[in-house]
Amino acid sequence: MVVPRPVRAESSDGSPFVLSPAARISVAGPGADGVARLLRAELAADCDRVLAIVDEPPAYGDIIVVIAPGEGPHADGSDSDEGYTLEISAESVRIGAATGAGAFWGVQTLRQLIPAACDGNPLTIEPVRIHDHPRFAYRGAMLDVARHFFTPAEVKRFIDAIVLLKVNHLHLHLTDDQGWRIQIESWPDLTRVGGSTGVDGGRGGFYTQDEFRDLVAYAAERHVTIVPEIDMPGHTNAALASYPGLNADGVAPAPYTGTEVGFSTLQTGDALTERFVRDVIRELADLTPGRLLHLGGDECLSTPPADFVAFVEDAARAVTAAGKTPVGWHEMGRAAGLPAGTVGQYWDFTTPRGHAAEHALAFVRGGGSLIMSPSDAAYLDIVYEEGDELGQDWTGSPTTLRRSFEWDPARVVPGVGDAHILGVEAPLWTETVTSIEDVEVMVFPRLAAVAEIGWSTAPADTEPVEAARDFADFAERVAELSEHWDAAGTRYRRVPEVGWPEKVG
Ligand code: TNX
Repeated sequence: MVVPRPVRAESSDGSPFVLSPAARISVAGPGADGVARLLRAELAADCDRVLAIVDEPPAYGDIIVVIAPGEGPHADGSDSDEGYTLEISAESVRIGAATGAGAFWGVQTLRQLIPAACDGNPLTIEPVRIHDHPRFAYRGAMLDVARHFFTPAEVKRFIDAIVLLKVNHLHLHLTDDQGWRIQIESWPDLTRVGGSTGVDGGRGGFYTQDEFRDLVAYAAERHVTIVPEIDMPGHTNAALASYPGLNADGVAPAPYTGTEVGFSTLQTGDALTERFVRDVIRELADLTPGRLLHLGGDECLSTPPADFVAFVEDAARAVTAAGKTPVGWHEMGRAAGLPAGTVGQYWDFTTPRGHAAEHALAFVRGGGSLIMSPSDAAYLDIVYEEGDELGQDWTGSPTTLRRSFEWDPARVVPGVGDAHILGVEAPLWTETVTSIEDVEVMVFPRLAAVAEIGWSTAPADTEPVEAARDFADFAERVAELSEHWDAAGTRYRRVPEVGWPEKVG
């Protein structure tokens, strides 16, 4: 029926809801109007129906959006922030929530329940009562705009596609060896030089601060928080190429358009570098209403270990001083002196190798939590099938849709359960991905799996985890979802594990 699977859905007897020509959207409560406007836009785009929004009590046949305490899924009023109720009957469609975010996710469920081919009358929806709320507060997707640049319009299109899955964070990997994509007013050459190219000499590009603010606002209207990442001290060739003074020998390297990792590093203990780090973090924090600011810290293979620790501790303190909570890839857990509450992003395998588990646990011990992105299940740049042209295969086996679904974040790092997990994220690295069409083909349908893992109730505690997840049921719901992707023009890979319906149109 719906992806992610709702916590509780009871189909009810009785006649379906029929959207009549007179139907309106009746709103009540703070934020209901904003949600209703997005619903109206979605109905117009999906179904070619434009409904009036009225701040009046509902009439028979209306769609109702009510935001008020106690309107969420919990009868006792302990409404989780993003929960909602959705009741569909002959009389009305009624979305209730305690927050605008909850109501917006209710709208996304409604969109999936409306027949995809809905631009002919009459539009009918089967009666159902849904109580739904997320398992984790953080359900993320990541887009690497550094290896290949994607324009603000393309990122907005991406946001439109991820909200259907109730993904509520978009992590933007804004800088890497191959490109610097965010304007920093106090260091203009970062974008002038560092933003000028990409992998294989691909189109360069960057977001001006105004463009970035506009993206953040567009996301926020859709209850998506942007998490910006400046990757350091490694993955910094684009910055080093822009400012000779950041290099130990005072010589700027050439811009880099290859795909190796681990060769670049900022210096620790250098006065100019320290100023650079503070300026960048301050300007980025000023552009970011969200709580989280990502510092990277991965694959610093050419940073001496002691320098790495001192660097990330200092940079993380700068993030705290700028009023944000630092996030780092799990390698940052090597540093014992991170600010309390620093969030770690785990990217090792579903069965941890080397010191990955230990580094991840360090964040929990420091009072922080973890975002789980195991690369052998949640990395969307890994090939679907052996021999695929698009994607990488360094994890050793392809990431099929089934692989991206049959894992659980609470069963990766021993000792780390739901209470320590902020949520899940599926990153798309773009070394091989050059167009927004290819982005979508890598992301969908696998993001649906990670989104369901992040939203839906934890599976039974049975072993192995593969047996605890019902892939066949998931695949059926993905097949239905594909009709909505087709209608919206969202590309996706028609993987062999799903019984895809015929494409319409
Ligand atoms: C590892 S995982 C990286 C990225 C690459 C990616 C390719 C991580 C934090 N860093 O630099 O793009 O693998 O899959």
